[in-house]
Amino acid sequence: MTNSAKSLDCDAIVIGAGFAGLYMLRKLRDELGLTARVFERGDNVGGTWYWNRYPGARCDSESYIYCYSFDRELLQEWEWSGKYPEQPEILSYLNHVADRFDLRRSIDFNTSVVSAHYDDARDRWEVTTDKGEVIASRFLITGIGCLSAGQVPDIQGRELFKGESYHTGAWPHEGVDLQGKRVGVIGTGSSGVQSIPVIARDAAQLFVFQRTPQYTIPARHGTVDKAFLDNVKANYDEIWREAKTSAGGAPYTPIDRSALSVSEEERNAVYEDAWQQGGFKFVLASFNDIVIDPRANETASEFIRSKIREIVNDPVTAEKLVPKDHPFTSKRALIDTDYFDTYNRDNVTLVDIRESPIQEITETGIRTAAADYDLDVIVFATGFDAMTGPYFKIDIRGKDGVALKEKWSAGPRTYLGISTAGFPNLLMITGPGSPSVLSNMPVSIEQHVEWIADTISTMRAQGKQTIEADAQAEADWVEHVNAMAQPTLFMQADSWYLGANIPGKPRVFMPYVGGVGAYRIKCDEVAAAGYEGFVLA
Ligand code: N01
Repeated sequence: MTNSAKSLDCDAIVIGAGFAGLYMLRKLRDELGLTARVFERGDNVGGTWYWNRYPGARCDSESYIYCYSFDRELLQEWEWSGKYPEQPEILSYLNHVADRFDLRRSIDFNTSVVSAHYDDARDRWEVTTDKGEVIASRFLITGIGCLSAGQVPDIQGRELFKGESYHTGAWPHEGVDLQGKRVGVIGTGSSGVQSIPVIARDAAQLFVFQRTPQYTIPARHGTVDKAFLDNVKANYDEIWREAKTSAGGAPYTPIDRSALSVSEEERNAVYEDAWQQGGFKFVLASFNDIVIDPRANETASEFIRSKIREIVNDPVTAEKLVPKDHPFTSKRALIDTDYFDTYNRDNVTLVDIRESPIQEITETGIRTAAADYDLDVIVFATGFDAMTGPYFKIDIRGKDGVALKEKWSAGPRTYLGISTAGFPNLLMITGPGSPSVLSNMPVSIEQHVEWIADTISTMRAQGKQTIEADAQAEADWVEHVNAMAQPTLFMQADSWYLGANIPGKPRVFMPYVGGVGAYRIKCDEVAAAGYEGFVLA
């Protein structure tokens, strides 16, 4: 393929310069020797961590595993400062990676891909950017993220508001001065739960407009112990082996004990200990069935409800904060720093918009069915058009001009979350139908990047030009992804996993619940069997 580069504009186009795009570029350009170009709409690298700069933004995977594993020296030289990495630190890390591997020279910044059309006659993707450039490429690889299409709800009167308004996923780079201001935050998902305690410290008054109360576990964030990190660095090989073969992409050994096998007293003591330790280990280190068995789950849900009632002083506010309509972990599990405590502050008011829905946004603030709230700033912590939204922002058309948006109109259809029939050589990094958002993302990203690079290398060795999912293999995979999700607690909540946050979006569970370890084995088996379920031509 490199030899034929003269007749092509490039061998591969990668969209996005976040965790996925950067590593993909490194593989394609530096290891496979292909001509590769990356298009990135931001003016720098970072993807999610470039855009999500809201107050308190931080990852809830622990630092030492929220990074690449592909380069031993990189692992040894980078020093994380905290238990959970904060947005500026992750962004510095990705900048460091871009510099260290000299990646920037192959990236076009401030450039969005507006369309990508497959040219059947030439077996090329014709990619058009917002700069008007048209480039032909054999491969089109998406590193566009699962949560990069922000959604601001279409609330009547939104455009009338005279104050400032921001979405958490498009936070101004220069920051926002909230000192002394009256701020309204709509939304209490990960972004809301992280930003609310920080905004409360600056704002004169904070009104939180809550639709669904959340279960959240204390993160117990702090500086990271140097001795701990030294130990990690000495044992990284084993840590990554565990992470890559686990369910969630983290090297935690799940405890083998049912919540229903112990007395209530013992159970609560286990939960209390896990609560004090904090983080997602609350789930993994307590019992093995709280994410599977509804009765076991109810014990954990009830423990968290009791904590909310204990922490929040005002019983009426506490009751509004207690989730009752969905089980713990059926929506994305959250960890927080001082979230429930924040409602004990005099300057913070919880507005229950299930009880009194938002009717409109006015020139001066938010009007609910019960009251008017005068605001200087509205923060939309209202989430994303997840997983399919980033794809639909680009006019992607496969064979015979079929639009991806049309093909996926009843929900995403992929084989392994990597490929979709009718779109040859379109390869998706952490696409719908792969574990992606149910895992520690860098682990899933690396697995896809390496699988894609190996696939391209094999194609080159075999003289193959195109790879495409077989329609039957795709249908079987879609059915498998759905069948795996059906019995889980995930089906019991209105979540973005199901597209429930976007009016009119088909209700389909989009990520793969089978776990990263089992999924990796499946991908490797497919490759070893001569790319079973794919058509290589
Ligand atoms: O978005 P969300 P997010 N009127 O969709 C509410 C990742 N992430 O940005 O629950 C009123 O979770 C909505 O209410 P409801 C992570 O994977 C990770 O917080 O739909 N309210 C909900 O409360 C996460 O899951 C990290 O009833 C409306 C909130 O807005 C994902 O990104 C940090 C509304 C949206 O919550 C998304 O998180 C941040 C409306 N019309 C994000 N529409 C970390 O790693 C929506 N809401 C820590």
